[in-house]
Amino acid sequence: MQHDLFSQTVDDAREPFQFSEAGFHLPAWLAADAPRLIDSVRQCVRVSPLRHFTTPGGKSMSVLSSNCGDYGWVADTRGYRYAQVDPVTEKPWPAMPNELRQRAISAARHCGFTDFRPDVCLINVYKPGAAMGLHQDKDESDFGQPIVSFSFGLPVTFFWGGLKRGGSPLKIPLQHGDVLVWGREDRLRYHGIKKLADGHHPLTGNVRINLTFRMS
Ligand SMILES: O=C(O)CCC(=O)C(=O)O
Ligand SMILES: [Mn+2]
Repeated sequence: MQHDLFSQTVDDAREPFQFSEAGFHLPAWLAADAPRLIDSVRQCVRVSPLRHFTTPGGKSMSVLSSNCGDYGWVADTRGYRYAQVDPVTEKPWPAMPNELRQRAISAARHCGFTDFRPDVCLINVYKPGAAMGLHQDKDESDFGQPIVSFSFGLPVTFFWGGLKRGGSPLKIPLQHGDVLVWGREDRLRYHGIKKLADGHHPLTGNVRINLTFRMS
């Protein structure tokens, strides 16, 4: 019989760090594959370019965004929603690259979420000075599905708040190749991103790339 050691990968062997009841940090989980994964994101933003979404309040978001997958998360003065067609190109979003989808599913499984079926990958690119205020991910139809978030490039601080606004959030330092997974009782936690500091990363230059996988 084949010994378990031969079917276990380095990734499987690393225990997630549990920062909350159902919130997990997988430090550097993607670091080895990062160049290939980032290349697949580059292909996507060639088809559906990065843009600053406008919030319903009329403000331009500081982060640059796009999507890949069957749906994309969009924001405009009419609100936040998922759309099958990119409003910029008026065409479907590029397909979610299989290796990205598989890595998101296996990260979720590694944290105990065995039935993650992402149909959206929101691509966020932060330049120095860009940030994301505390918010909930609540435009999805099934809060039983977790959120899986990949970080590449420049480091940043992730804010992990409560289920209601207020209080002082936990600060989680995120590095290149890190993954966060949260769901269940933590699915609607407020979270956000501190303003990105200037810097240089050999794979991304002066930006941080975030991929947020969700089921719409
Ligand atoms: O950039 C991040 O790590 C978080 C992004 C986020 O929370 C979102 O797009 O909803
Ligand atoms: Mn979010």
